[in-house]
Amino acid sequence: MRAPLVLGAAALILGLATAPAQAEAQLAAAPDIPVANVKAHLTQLQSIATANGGNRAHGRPGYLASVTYVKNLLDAAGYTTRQQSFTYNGATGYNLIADWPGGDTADTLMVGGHLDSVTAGPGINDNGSGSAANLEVALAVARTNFQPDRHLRFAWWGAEELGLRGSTAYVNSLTTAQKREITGYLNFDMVGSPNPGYFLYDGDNSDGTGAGPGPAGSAQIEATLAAYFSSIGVPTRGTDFDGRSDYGPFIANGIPAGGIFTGAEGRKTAAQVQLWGGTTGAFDPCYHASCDTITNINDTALDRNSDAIAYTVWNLADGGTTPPTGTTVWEDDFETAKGWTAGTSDTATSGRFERADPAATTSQLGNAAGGTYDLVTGATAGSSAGANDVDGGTTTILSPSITLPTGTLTLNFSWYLSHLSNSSSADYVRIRVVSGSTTTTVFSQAGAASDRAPAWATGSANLSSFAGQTIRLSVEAADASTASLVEAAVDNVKITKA
Ligand code: PHI
Ligand code: ZN
Ligand code: CA
Repeated sequence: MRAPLVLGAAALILGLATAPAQAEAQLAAAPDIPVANVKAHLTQLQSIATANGGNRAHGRPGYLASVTYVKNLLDAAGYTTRQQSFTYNGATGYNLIADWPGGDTADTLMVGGHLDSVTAGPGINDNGSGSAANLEVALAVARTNFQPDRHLRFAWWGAEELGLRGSTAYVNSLTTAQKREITGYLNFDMVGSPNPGYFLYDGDNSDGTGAGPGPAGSAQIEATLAAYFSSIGVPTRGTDFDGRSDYGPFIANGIPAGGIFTGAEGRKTAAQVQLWGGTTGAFDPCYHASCDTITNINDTALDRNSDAIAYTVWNLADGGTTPPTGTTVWEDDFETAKGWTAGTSDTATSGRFERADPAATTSQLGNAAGGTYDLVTGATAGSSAGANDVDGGTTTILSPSITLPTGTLTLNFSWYLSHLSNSSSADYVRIRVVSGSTTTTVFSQAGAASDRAPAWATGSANLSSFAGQTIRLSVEAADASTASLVEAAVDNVKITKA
């Protein structure tokens, strides 16, 4: 209850420095994709074509050998793969579908490209390039053990060159519910053209030419790809979202899509040479020709585009909720109102927790642990030192919802508890984690029958067992059992990922 507080000399720990605020929404750090690895896949696809009559076309042995090459690498990396057969033109065609275990399958991001060539040549740019870049991104997912929020599914399509046959067979094989689970599709078809342009599928129809905009969400995919190119200072232009590759059956079913294209038979203009270098003339003079070989690749374009694919997969699949290690997941120094709310079943009749600039009393520190504001039990001084302390039961204040990423998570905070010798072990300050209907105490300091001066201390708790959950922090104090003078405060709450 309210009683004058007389304290012995107590060293006060004041003025802990506040760490500079970090951006809260952090993007997952995508790995750099080694272009040498992508090139090595292209060399293998070239060898497969050379050993099989010079192509990797639908119904020819070079196609199935290409599927086997990709499938073996994915199986060894931990993917769940499936070879889906379909029939076209009297020949069996194959799609290779590879699921990365984990993530929300109701929110699946697909990444694909066609693995078949025309019969005229080995199809190294069209579309060994997209096939190899996607393969190396899939292998990077496995190498880094990327565990995104969304489920990831990669696909290598058959018989694109005969009219999007494989991708159409796949989409047609899905039930309505299965289609609904695919919430985005990224397509990469020709990403290493020898005289490259950097075209992004114009999913938002900002160019206003040809086909209209794609399904809602296509604009976000385009914007994510664009963000990568702007980060490396490479200008991009739109290419009409006309369905001239395997994203066609996806957008026809309302699935948002996007992708990169470095150009086929079209010709680079003088203005585009200014933009990207190269020469006026075809983006790919070997398009659908026997000369679409391992030498028909611009390595810089292949490198940039492989990294752009990784960036886009990482950022779209993880919603920005998995920060790189060693960073702040969430923090509050209480200098601004972040939406903490009072508990709804509190029994305290005074001294309830609030975010405030605290008044100094002998039982309450007038300084926050950093800045001006903290969470404190009854901020005003009142008529006596013990006024506005916690009385009559418990007081609780709850943080806004915090979505925790996977990983090793640590909660750090500043705190104090003060009381007189009329306190007991029934009194406390606590921090608890509320996850669904479960509340777990991660920090507790009980009172005792002795004087305890208010002095900022730092505390920490391991929150790793809540990784991946959406939680609220509950800061609580109690004056329970017999009435005592109890005050508490908390400041500088921070959750970091190791
Ligand atoms: N799908 C075509 C080439 C192409 C790729 C055209 C991408 C447009 C776009 I956007 C082919 O395989 O020949
Ligand atoms: Zn083609
Ligand atoms: Ca503060």
